[in-house]
Amino acid sequence: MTVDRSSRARALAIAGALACACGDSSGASESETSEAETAASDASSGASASSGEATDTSTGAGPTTAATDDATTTGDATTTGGGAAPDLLEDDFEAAAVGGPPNPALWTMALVGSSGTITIDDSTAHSGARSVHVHHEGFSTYMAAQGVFPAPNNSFFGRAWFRLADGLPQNHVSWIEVGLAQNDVDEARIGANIGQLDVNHWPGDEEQRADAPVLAQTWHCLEFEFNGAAHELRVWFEGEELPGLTVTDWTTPPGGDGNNPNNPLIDWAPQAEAVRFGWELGGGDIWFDDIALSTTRVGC
Ligand SMILES: [Ca+2]
Ligand SMILES: [Ca+2]
Repeated sequence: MTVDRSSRARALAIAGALACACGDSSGASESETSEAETAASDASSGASASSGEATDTSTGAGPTTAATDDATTTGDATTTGGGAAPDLLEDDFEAAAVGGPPNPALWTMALVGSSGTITIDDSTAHSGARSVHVHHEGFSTYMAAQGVFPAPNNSFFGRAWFRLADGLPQNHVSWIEVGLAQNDVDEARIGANIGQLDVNHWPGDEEQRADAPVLAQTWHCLEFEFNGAAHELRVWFEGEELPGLTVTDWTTPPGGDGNNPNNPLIDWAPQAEAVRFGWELGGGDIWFDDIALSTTRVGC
């Protein structure tokens, strides 16, 4: 319960300085096309992972103190979960300037091989008047939460309201990922594939999908639990759990990150250094609002 935010901030600053994969433009190709679309767990694609995407063009606006809200709290809680106030990060995107980036005390830009943009937008919002708009082109257009890691017990809950311009895509895309500070090394992803919501693991490219009535230009509530201690991932849509997206048994190719050769089926979860929100693979537009990260479930 007592969270040493200053040490978290320092840890993240160090991790970011050493490993942040924020913004090289050469990482666009790699294996991502091979993992797009089909659900097939493609062992052949798992070995390459990402290569040339390591340089860092992050703003350097590293974590400051607590990753608490930049303005008023979301207050949108029609609580369907635990309803507790978020204790790791909360942002309703109301305080940052329209047209500019989200609050750098809470978010660091983490674009890799991207010509996309992440900007505060007042054309649509779940709460208040503003949200954050991710326009994605290229490989990966993400913003990484600041001051959150290491999370207690390598576990945390996330909640985000999201709105898609065009509904669920047929190709494989990711909108949220939890993993190492460097993109595409070891991470669990939440996104969509073949017109369904999906969760996806990299390396290994394992995937699970579930139907959910996601509509275009409509705000929806997505929650997840990353329980790194139990090696479990859970996802809720509009406050209802999607059992098809519960993961307990991912593994990785032999020798891969997160793989325990003695008991690989229960050792998939990375030691979370980052959680990123945005868009990776394919292309499109998504808005987020009222993002919360917490040690307990927050609810919608
Ligand atoms: Ca808002
Ligand atoms: Ca990624």
